[in-house]
Amino acid sequence: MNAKSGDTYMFAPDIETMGRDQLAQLQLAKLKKIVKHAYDNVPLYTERLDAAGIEPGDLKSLDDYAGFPFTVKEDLRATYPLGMFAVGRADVARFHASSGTTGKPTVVGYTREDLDVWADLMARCMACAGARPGDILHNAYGYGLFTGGLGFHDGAERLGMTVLPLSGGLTERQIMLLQDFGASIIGCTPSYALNIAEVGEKMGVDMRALPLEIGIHGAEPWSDELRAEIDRRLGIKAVDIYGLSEIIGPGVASECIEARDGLHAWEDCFLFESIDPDSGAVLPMGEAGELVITTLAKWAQPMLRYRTRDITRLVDGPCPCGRTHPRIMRITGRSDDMLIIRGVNMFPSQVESLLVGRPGIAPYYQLVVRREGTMDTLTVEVEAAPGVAAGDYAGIAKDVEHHIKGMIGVTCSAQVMAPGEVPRSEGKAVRVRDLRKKG
Ligand code: DLL
Repeated sequence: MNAKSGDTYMFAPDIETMGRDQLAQLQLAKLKKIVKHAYDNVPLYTERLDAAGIEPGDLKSLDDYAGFPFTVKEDLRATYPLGMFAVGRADVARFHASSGTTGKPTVVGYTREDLDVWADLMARCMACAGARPGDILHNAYGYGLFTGGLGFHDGAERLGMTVLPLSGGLTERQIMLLQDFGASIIGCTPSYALNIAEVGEKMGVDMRALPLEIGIHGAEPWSDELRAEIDRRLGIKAVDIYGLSEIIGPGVASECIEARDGLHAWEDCFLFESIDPDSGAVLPMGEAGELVITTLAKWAQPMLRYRTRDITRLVDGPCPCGRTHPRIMRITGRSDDMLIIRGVNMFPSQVESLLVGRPGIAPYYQLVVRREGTMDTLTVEVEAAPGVAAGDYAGIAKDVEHHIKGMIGVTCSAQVMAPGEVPRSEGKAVRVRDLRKKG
């Protein structure tokens, strides 16, 4: 494998280095087809476009598209389970569903052709992240309705890798398999990577000495500080990957191993926009806003201008790897996860940036939100690093409170817990416990 040698390796070189104008032409051609397909086959789109006075044939340039209506997660819920499908049930090769904690899941589906495109995109993402044909993928993303496990599985096979299909959990056994099979690539959420590092260390395994070289982590917000912690504890290079079920699953964008500085957003298969979450206005390249994605190559369930709720920035410009696709910068969080504490807006990932790597603290935390009267209050539960004396907890708590106030502007109280007391993650970590709804 050549992640070490530094050679750039591409799964689809013609596409990955395509000129910007050519990419835009390709996008327009695909967009015209997908808009017509959605309009002709999904009643919700027929009604929406008719109501907006838009005919698919009106679309003459990518700029015209800014006037098209948005699609939101609620549309999928309202048409549950199959109302937004554009093909007959028998043409759906597979269903997945998005992780929702309450109520009905959001169902998504793929034709055989869609699955093919998805596998290609995932192979491209993994190659971009430094994986090579012949590498072993230790796949600890959950298999099942969640798109993580099977998305990585199909992509790895497409790239020519060897897959160990594990899912999350049974962590001690995972460490044993990492030792015995010598996987060079691991796929799992960043929070589970940290859990694996901790369990391995407790078992007395020198995790840094394993053949593992690269971690491909996503499915939840994480910070550069957590990346540095994973790099250090597992002796690997941790790379960010992004996607969401409604659009295709993982495979929408990936960092390159060369720069690890923003995720190449695959413009040949998706159209990306950043909008002002309040007004819906399209923002110029580089400005932080809500990411809006249109699927250009998904036939079972096309999505037009889908509001992801993910807050990020799109950045254009050359990347050392030579890929021309713009980059999605690290996602700060979902607008739904933004907390407003005493009038200050904040995301859990900002707290993570401050906590991870601080002396005396282990990299595990949860934010607890309560309502006192009309005011929301925040308690940050952090864990003491092993070996820290209980008598030092109060001082550490004061230090954390001080830093959060100083850097984020939020007044909170910090509670230092004993080692092991903050729950560990095997998939998507629960970062916030919202106790407001319980009164
Ligand atoms: O999490 C798909 C996925 C699987 C992505 C494996 C990467 C790796 P959902 O369960 O539908 O799909 O959740 C999608 O997770 O809208 C983001 O809020 C969040 N998310 C996904 N990747 C990242 C990332 C999968 N790299 C939702 N950074 C998205 C931050 C992420 N948030």
